[in-house]
This record gives sequence, structure tokens and C-alpha cells, in this order.
Amino acid sequence: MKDILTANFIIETTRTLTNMYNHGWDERNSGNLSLLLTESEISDYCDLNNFIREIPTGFEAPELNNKYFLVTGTGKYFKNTQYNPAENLGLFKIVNDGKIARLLWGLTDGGNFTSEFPAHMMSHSVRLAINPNNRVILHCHPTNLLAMTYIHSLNEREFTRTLWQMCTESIIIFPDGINILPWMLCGTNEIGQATAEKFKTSRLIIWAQHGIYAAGQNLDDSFGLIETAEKAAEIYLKIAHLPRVNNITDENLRELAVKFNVKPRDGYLS
Ligand code: 2HA
Ligand code: ZN
Repeated sequence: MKDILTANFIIETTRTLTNMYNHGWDERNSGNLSLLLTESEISDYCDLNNFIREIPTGFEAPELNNKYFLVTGTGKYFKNTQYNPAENLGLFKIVNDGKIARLLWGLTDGGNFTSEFPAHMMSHSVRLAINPNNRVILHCHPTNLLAMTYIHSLNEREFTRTLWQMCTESIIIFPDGINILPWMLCGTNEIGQATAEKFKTSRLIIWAQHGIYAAGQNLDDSFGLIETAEKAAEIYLKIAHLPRVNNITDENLRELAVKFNVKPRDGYLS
């Protein structure tokens, strides 16, 4: 067996978590990440015929049967993962129609998967049905987006249009816009189901007064989505209280969509 700490998926995940912490999006134990891995990616690094322990998931997801996920642990700090990946991350195989997660590696202090495991797994199911190359679900608490949910309408079209108008790049990076859940109790199957439902039409979901979820084909893709939306929110907060004398118009947004070959969400441009 090769040393799993030298595997690309561990190195990249750890770098992403550190980077997110450094952006101020993951205070204390906040945020969580799950990365779908194939058998061939992990078979050199851990014994797939053995497992350490089994944890009931509390939900069913037959479509995730026999899939492998690297997941952050509950109560673990993003900032600490770089110093001890084996304690802060867990590699799981999903079995029994999604009802059981088998720990193959990690969570060495006896820890459990993230409290938002339902939201992650249910969201993987939905995104995989739309794009078989989806690998990552990422959650964090980005400061400016979170602040915006206190002062901006939570209407998805209006919120999206505001973000599109704040940076030229926004509509190119998230043409599907941003979906929004009202404040809900986190860590439950209910918020998991609601989040997965929202992932049917966008790759970015805001949890009002809490944070954001992103889905992507790899860590850079999902991180980049959040980074772009967060930048737009930062600009909004800098200018929201000032008279606006210039703007990115709907005509400009249409030009961007044509030039960069993206399809803006139906009905979002007037
Ligand atoms: O894991 O961010 O939503 C801590 C959280 C819960
Ligand atoms: Zn959170």
C-alpha cells in the first residue's frame, strides 16, 4: 500500500480546506466538504476489503450504493486538517442502499462524518443525475454572501441579478444563478432534502443567514463558484448604500452570454 497522505486527493482536499479557512469562510468547526472518489483512485492507498467501523446514515440513497467519499468530520476544524488529515477527514464507502457508511480510513480519534452528511449525500445524488462528472459538494460561511442575506431580498431572481451586475465574470461562472433556502434548522434530513431539491436547477445554493453550498466537477471548480459569488457580494456591500451611477445592463449580460457561450437562467434577464 502507498501512503495515503501522499495521494493527490488528500493533498488537494487539505489545500482547499486551508485556503477556505484563510479566506475567513470557515471559522471554528464550520463548513464541510465531500469528494466522490473512484475505486481505482483509492485502491493503491487503502484496503477496500476491510473497514474500521460502520456508521448508520439515517437516510436511504440507493443510487449512492458502493460509492466512495472523502468527507470532513463533525466538529473538526478546516484550519487543523493540514496538520492531521487522518484525524479530521474520513474515507467512506456507502453500502446498504445508503443506510450505512463504512469508514475505510481516517477519523482516527473515533469521530463521525460531518453533521451535514444528509445534505451532502442527497446533493451528490441529484447532481450526479444531472452531470455524471460531479465530484464535490462544498459548504462554508462566506462573510459577504451571508451578510447580504440580511439586507437583500431573498427572491432568487433578484438576488442572482444583483450578483450578476456586481462583476462582469459572474454570469459566465454561474449562468444558472443562485438558489436560496430560507433559514432552516441545519444538520437535518429536511434541510438535506431541500438543498438537494434546489441543486436540481443551480450549482450554488444559499442557506439564508447561514452560508452557501456549491457543487462541482472538482475542488477548484466548486471553490471557484463560491469565490466568484462571494466577490460579487463583497462589491454589493461596498456600494449598496451609495448612489449607483453606472451599471452592467441586461444588454451587457446578454452580450457576455453569447461571447462566452453560456445560457442564462430562463426568465432572469429582462
Ligand atoms: O459543520 O457548518 O452547517 C458545521 C456547519 C454546519
Ligand atoms: Zn454551516
